[in-house]
Amino acid sequence: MSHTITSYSAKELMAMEDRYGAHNYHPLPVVLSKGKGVYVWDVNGKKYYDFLSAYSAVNQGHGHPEIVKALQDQAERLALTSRAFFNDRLGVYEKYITEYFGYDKVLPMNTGAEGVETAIKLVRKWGYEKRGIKPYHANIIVAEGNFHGRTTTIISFSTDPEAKGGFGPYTPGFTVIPYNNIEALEKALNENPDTVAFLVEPIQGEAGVNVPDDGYLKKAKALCEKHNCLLIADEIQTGIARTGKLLASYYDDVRPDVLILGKALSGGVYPISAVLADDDIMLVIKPGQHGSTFGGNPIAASVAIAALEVVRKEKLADRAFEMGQLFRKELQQSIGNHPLVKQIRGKGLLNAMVINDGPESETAWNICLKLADKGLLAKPTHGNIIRFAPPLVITEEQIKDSVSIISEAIKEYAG
Ligand code: IF1
Repeated sequence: MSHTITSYSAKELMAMEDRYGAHNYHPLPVVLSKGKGVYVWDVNGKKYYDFLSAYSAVNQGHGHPEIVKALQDQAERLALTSRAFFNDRLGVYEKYITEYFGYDKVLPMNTGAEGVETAIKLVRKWGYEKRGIKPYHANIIVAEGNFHGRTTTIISFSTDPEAKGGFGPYTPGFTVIPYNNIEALEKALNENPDTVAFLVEPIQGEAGVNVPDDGYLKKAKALCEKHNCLLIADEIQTGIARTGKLLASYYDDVRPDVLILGKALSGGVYPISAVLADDDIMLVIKPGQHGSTFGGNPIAASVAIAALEVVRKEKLADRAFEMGQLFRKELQQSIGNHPLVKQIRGKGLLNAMVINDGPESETAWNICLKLADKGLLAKPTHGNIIRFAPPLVITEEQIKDSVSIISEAIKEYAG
């Protein structure tokens, strides 16, 4: 059976993107056309381990039959109604997801950035209505190295010149503090009494799988409580079993006041995001004040239930925890002491290898090309860091096989 559904060559397809598409990405030169479980295939039929999982959207594995079935069935029955009318899937989904994560209410959106925007609007309005903050004074604290999306407001508090530069004027109302620094949070909270929330990733993804000290989030939550300020956890990348628990926040026994989910909420087959909070927060948003044409549509509702059901039934959090331990241990044993490897870090199956070279060097990129050659796809971030985040359905044998590929690539690259 042929793996191709196109008569174009890889070279032609890349040239078409270059000629007709905006140049807002710099992809690895691999053209994919099929995926199943932990594997993807390119247009020539070459098979790869997918160690990016579409930035953790494909936690359940490519083409999970139950998720695909939910998508197909619902697409045939009823795809979209808008929120001008009720539909017979949304309420069922809202009940399911709020019980699943233990919140009173959910607000459904589509992309991660929309989820973050929703959380920002929500906590600002909460600040004005519940805390009596003076109009336009609400402040939100965020962390250096954050990645929360690409909208104008979100990039306004980015510290990455690439993400932010040239897109101003910027949205005010944000204070940036160093990540993993409790004293800085306390100082910022003391300095600005109009602070309504601290928005944070439990592990920073874009910053290169930056794992904070144990207890960081717990202390942050306690400080927020003391200052009557809300903790917003962006678990768009860390959530839904990726780090070895259902939420990365659970490592610190933290229940965020506002929880943002995306990516794996659909298993990768559809853009679905969600903001969860309790009534005293969520109900400050009234009809007409927020929404989206596609948010909470019947396909999304059906797909999200199926995707979360898979996580629970297949115990993907436990699996990510165990496979992550094995991955780091095996990788450490085989190349942990290699001069090219500075550090191997991560939680569950959100891992990174820091390459012993400057952030401006091409080393990580070239190692990724070598990995692709050997049948494993991974992408460098921040120049010299390679992220390793396979679908959580990966088996022990596949982990060991992947570790051999990575080790060989490093050794061969070093020559
Ligand atoms: C791209 C990074 C990952 C996210 C967190 C919100 C969003 C993201 C914690 C926005 C999105 C993506 C988007 C992707 C690259 C990517 C990424 F390298 F930039 F940081 F995953 F690590 N919060 N992350 O990680 O969600 O609106 O994209 O659905 O191509 O920009 P979105």
